[in-house]
Amino acid sequence: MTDTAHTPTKNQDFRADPAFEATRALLRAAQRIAVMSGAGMSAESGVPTFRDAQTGLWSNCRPEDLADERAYRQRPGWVWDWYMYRREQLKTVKPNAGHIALAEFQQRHPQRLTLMTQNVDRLHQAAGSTGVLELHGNWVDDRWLDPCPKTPACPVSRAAPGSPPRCPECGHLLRPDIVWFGDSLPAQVLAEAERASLACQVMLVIGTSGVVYPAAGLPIAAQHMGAAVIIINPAPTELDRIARHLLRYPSAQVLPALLDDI
Ligand code: BV8
Repeated sequence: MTDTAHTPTKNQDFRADPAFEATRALLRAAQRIAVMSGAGMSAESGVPTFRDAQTGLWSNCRPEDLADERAYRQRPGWVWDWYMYRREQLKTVKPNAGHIALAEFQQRHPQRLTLMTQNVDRLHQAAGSTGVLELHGNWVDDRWLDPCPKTPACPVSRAAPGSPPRCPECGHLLRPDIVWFGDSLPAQVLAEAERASLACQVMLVIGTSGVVYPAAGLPIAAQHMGAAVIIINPAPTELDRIARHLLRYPSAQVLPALLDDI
């Protein structure tokens, strides 16, 4: 049940917000804490959120229409170039104070925190977080779009440069090792994320619109098991209805103080 009495006004300082101290008290008492982050976690690192208006060549595309195998098979170069454009962006960005606060908290309490992310930018790992559950893959790795009939274990390093790179033997395409819409999530990762969501006493849900499933179902499962779900997001989300508290602040601003000395 959302503690609506404490839905703060826009310009209120978060330290004066009763939901801030209430959340700190819940975190202090929690043995197991789960965190799920979305694109908003990286917004203050300069990474456009997933539903920010697309730019440049893809300005009139919805991400859901690009992050999709069918789109890739129809226009491999177009989709591959979108990923190359995003990869170039990600090479220049750094973790923000929110990523660092979570990594430092995990270093202080290695057994208490499980971090799962919908993001592919690896900024949590760059900040020092370990054991990060990447629900939607990562921007670094590639894999074959189709298994090679002749050499099933063909290494991706064999791909000849191109847009996209192809196997010189069989012509098969590489694809980013990212979970596209319509792809199942990595089973092991999702199972671990589900376990952590069902076992936690507090779940911080940071920087996600709560639109994409099955990831958005994890906080719902946690709340069903009695966990306090805390949403950290300057804007309303699809998950607000299950929140114990809403911290309507940018994550890089509020996380360092929220986790300080806990
Ligand atoms: C699946 C990788 C089983 C790609 C992503 C029809 C057919 C098949 C499936 C479906 C279907 N219809 C619906 C589905 C399910 C579908 C789905 O959920 N669709 C949605 C659009 C309704 N899900 C799937 O397809 C999943 N697979 O279900 O498999 C299956 C298989 C076949 C058939 C049926 C079922 C796979 C989903 C994974 C897709 N891949 N990412 C890539 O990156 O290129 S998802 C993508 O969305 C990103 O990972 C992103 O993280 C994620 C969620 O978005 P958000 O993170 O929330 O980002 P968003 O921009 O939306 O919001 C940012 C938030 O940050 C905002 O709220 C903003 O206010 C806030 N913010 C901004 N600044 C800050 C901030 N917060 C804090 N601080 C700030 N400073």
